[in-house]
Amino acid sequence: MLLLVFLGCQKQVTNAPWNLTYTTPAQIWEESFPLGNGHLGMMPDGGIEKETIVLNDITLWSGAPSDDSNPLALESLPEIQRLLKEGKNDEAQNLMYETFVCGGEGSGHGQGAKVPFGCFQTLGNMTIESLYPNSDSVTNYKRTLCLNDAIHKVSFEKGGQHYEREAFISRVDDVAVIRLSGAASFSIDLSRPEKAEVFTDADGIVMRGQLDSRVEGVEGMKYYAKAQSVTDNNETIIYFCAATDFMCDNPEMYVYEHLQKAIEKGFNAVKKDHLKAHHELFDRVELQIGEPKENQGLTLEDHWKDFLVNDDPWLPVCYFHFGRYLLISSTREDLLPPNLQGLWANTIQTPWNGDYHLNINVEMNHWPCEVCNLSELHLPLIRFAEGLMPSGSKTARDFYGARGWTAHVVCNPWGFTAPGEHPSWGATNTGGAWLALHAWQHYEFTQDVDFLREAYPLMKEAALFFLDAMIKEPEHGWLVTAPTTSPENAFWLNDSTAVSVCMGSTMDVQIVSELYDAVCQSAEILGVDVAFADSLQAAKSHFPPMQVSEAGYLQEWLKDYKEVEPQHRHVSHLFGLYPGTMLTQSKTPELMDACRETLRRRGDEGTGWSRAWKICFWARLGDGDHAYQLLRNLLEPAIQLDGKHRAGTYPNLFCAHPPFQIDGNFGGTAGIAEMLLQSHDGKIELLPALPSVWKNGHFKGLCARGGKVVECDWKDGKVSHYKVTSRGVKN
Ligand code: FUC
Repeated sequence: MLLLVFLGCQKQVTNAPWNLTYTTPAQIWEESFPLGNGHLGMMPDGGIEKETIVLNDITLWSGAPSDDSNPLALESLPEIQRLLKEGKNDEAQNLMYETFVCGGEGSGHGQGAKVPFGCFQTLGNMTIESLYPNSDSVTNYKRTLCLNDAIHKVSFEKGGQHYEREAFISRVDDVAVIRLSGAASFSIDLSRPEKAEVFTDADGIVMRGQLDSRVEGVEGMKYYAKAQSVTDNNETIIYFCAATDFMCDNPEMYVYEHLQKAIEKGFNAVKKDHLKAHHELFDRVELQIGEPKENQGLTLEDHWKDFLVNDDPWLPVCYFHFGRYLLISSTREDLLPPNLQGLWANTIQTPWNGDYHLNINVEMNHWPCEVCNLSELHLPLIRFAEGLMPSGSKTARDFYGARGWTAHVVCNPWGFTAPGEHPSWGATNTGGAWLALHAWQHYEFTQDVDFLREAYPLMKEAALFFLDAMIKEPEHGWLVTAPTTSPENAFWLNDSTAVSVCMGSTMDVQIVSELYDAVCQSAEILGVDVAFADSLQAAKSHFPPMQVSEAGYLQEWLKDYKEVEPQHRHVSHLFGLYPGTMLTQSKTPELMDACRETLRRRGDEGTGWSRAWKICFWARLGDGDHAYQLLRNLLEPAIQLDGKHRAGTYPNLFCAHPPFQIDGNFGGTAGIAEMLLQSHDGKIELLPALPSVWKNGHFKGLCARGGKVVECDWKDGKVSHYKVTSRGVKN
């Protein structure tokens, strides 16, 4: 790692307050601002007479562990591989449809609430009804989410009275707190569309229930939630907590203890500790582009228009900070990684089960972790992956007769790792390998050798699976995965036959190549497994090369098949460009044009997360203006004049697939960071893809591989100050 160290003059820039403000209550869920502490979530709509607050608990899942094995799969594997070797992909696919699928119903085709796979579910709603002493109209209404404080505020005047509501969820005390002030009386209720018993007890209102396991003889998840209110002079403080028997043995006791402790501690002390804990994470990074805008009472809508019309940088910079805020709010080290919706959901059956998709989504959720100085928030995903190893080893054995562990495309807290229920998307078996690479990235940024030693088996066993499971393709003797797909795209096998199933998709080659390199480097650092590392290098020498089509783009498959969807949302064959690190200007200059042509062919549209991924790609290609164009496409308002939803960004800055899917927020934040700082190609690069409209700016606290923390100022598009320092190892 070539290190540039320059101790320039220290510039003090405080983080401007990043407030998202509207002057009306939220009319739809996608206008409500999110609060979270990695366990509990809330989304208040700011209603005046009646406020509805959607409640969440990241552990609240229906379903249960299930045996997903299917003996037909291993029995048919040799025949599937024979057909693939003979180029009979259609016949191989047809056979797979009959045999090479998970046992049971898998993820239920996205209707997991009806099957053992289950789904992440809303906890329910809290409603606060307010009775005011007069029926005067409301003036000066403001609804604000402060990202720096992670506090949601509503304020307004009514009949000469000032009213305020303040809500936050404490990371320290694991309670949600709502302070209501102003001359009014309040009634509180809890509700849930199903599986809920609601009653009042001596000091509050309780909602408890049990979800369906959908597994014969197995109990579903139990949950317990309670709201307690304390009133003194003209303020009412509502304390809320919830828990499930997934995260603790006795949810009722957990809730009781946390509520009692918070109430005894008191609002001010709970708030003080909340602010301290949130600021410790949120204040690590500063980003300012252009001149700081003192809060001129502009709403989020005003800022948005200013961005769309004048390229004013306030919105994109706020969006970057919002992504960091969402990461802090949606995960915590002792629980689960953010799912498809982080931890926010307002329905029982969530889109795609609100699960952990392993072919881009959950990985994208973690792209900001390292570069945005939140390395510890990478650990829930890495622990989650380690927790998959027992199930993944069974899947490796039952479906492939292989050692090691693997996971495919859909995954849940119950440890589902089998192929999906439909091979057209469910056959990709590099999901586990992709997760394992997150452990390597965590080491690259933190340089924490103790962590590397502990995470090494996760990577080694993932690599071992492919040593056993790959086959030699007949034409060149290349080692390839089979069967597999290039995530969710298909190709024309001939003029009339569209097929998904193949050998050695380009993404697989890239993921397994990078995994093998990571395991070999880890083995060397740890001084272990010399022979095993040699076996990986020997195997890697037989992997297919990256192939450029005659049309100039990087081939998505072993053969230059034509895509059924040339503009497919997945751009999986550019994994090696981002988040991978094998396709770079210095290592593979001859492939950079092919990467550009691939992106031109895919186009600048796509789902929310697809646009976010493309920001990252163009940033890695050093094209700041194209990356910026994709950022503009990501920040397109998602609700059209006719009320229909489209890809882009919802009024509350949530990413729109559509529907809401949080990965685009995280991918967008990582993409902005990648425009400003890169460290994947053996050096630290400052402003590698600076858009021409971002002439002046400052960042501080972004991280580079090698355990470095970087700050940088720029003026007229040129670096005017920078400093690179080492961070403490433990993170
Ligand atoms: C993958 C994507 C879809 C969606 C789903 C949750 O299947 O192809 O667009 O994001 O994950």
